Amino acid sequence: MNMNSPLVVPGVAILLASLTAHTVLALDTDGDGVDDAVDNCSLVANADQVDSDGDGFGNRCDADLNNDLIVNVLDLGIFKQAFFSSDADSDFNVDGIVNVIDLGIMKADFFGAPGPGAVAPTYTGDVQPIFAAKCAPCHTGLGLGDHDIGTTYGDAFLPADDSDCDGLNKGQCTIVRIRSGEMPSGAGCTGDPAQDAGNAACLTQAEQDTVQAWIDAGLPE
Ligand code: HEC
Ligand SMILES: [Ca+2]
Ligand SMILES: [Ca+2]
Ligand SMILES: [Ca+2]
Ligand SMILES: [Ca+2]
Repeated sequence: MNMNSPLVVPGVAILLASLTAHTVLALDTDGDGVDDAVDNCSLVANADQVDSDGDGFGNRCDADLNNDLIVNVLDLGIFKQAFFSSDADSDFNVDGIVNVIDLGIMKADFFGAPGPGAVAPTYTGDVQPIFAAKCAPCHTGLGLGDHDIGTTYGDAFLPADDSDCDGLNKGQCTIVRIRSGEMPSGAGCTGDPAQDAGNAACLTQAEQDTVQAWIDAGLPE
């Protein structure tokens, strides 16, 4: 095929544009499609993100069954009780059965710590740059909606007025208004990153995930 064909070139341009956007905005070290900023096993592929004991470490890197932050004989003892059962916590590869494959995962992590999982995003390091880029100038000085969340951390804790955000503060409200496509206001976003992929004003999936993880972590500064 002629590489200069007009049919080929735009496709390549779009592909390059999306690759560039991903490498700039999101790092996915283990290549499982979940960005490091939110991956609960950031060095092992676990697209399912299952974390059956809810401690923040995905099962795939959490053989620490007694949650004392080291994988050792105590955990092996708990694991043996669960052998050949469908116990969720000892099923490290999440295939529904606790067997030699899970034992192998435990052995590989023996005497190590669970994780590493994602460190929660912070306002200063992760979220403020997104808001500064996508919510300007309305919330970086103009104070529309009674907040400047793109410049003023404290505004995240003001109570939200919008009826979609009853009982939430403005920080928690951001993802609600982003997902509904209402924010950034007037930018023509649907709130679905796949549909909005061609519109640089809208948030990417990685950016939405970062904002959500920040909210989940309690809006750390
Ligand atoms: C072009 C201007 C504009 C942009 C850009 C914009 N907003 Fe807004 N925003 C508004 C206006 C106007 C309101 C108040 C009216 C409303 O709630 O719809 C508002 C309200 C809000 C509220 C509701 C506050 C409350 O008290 O209920 C949140 C949250 C919010 N914006 C978040 C964002 C975020 C996050 C971004 C960037 C991703 C963003 N906005 C981008 C204009 C904008
Ligand atoms: Ca992972
Ligand atoms: Ca876990
Ligand atoms: Ca342990
Ligand atoms: Ca298993």
